[in-house]
Amino acid sequence: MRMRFDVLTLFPDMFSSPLRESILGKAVERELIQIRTINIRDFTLDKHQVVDDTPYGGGQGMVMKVEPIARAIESVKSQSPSARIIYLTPQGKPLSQDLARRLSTQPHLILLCGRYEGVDERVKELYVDEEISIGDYVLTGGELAAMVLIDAVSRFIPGVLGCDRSAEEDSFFDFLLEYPQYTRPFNFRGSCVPEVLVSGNHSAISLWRRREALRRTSLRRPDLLARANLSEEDKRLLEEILNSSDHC
Ligand code: 4GX
Repeated sequence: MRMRFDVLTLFPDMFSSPLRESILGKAVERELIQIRTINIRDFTLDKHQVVDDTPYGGGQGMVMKVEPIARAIESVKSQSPSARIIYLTPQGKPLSQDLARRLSTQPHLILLCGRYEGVDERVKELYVDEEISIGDYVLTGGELAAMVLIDAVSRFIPGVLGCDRSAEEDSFFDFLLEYPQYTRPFNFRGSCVPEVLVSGNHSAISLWRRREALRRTSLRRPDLLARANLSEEDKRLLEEILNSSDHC
């Protein structure tokens, strides 16, 4: 087993289909990753299995209680004391390709999913090692964020993408967006594949792809372009793009 994810959630069923299909499903089958869900409600001690309560100081909504979460975490940690605990929250550090890569070197992550107005602050103070956000928008809970994190991290685990493909080859590795891709048919309702791609001229194809990647990035994500490692040739191509009607 290369990497283990334990997910603490009130909705374990949400994790079944997304993590069992396609590439992640195969990775689980091949035991490259293991994903376990732990229902926080199972760690309540009262008859009604209450997991939330009204906030001290007043205000709308409910807050997840500290005790069931503490017991759930302690149960997982008793088997694996060194596992890192991550809380998914819009207030966390933004998830990036770099952060996903770093997390993929950990043997065991515990992902805590909050609902309602979040968890009692003492959960973070006492247990959480790292708070991570998947983006500046608000979800109904941390579950989808945890799945996004598991997906992005798993791609870095050797073998998950297949033997001859690695996450390092992806566009974000070099801070450029990807060039456009086409497959058959050549002509779809009058819309044709760029001629260069069927020319058989490999250096012309490479040049075209690089130009398209640069054009897209400069148009859609100038922030990324500023971080890209551009060769003299790239700079010349960019100059060309900016000075032509291509820049749209
Ligand atoms: N990237 N959510 C957490 C509960 C909550 C509410 C308030 C703290 C304060 C999210 C995101 C995200 C929804 C998960 C609210 N926690 N998680 N949840 N964006 O939107 O990670």
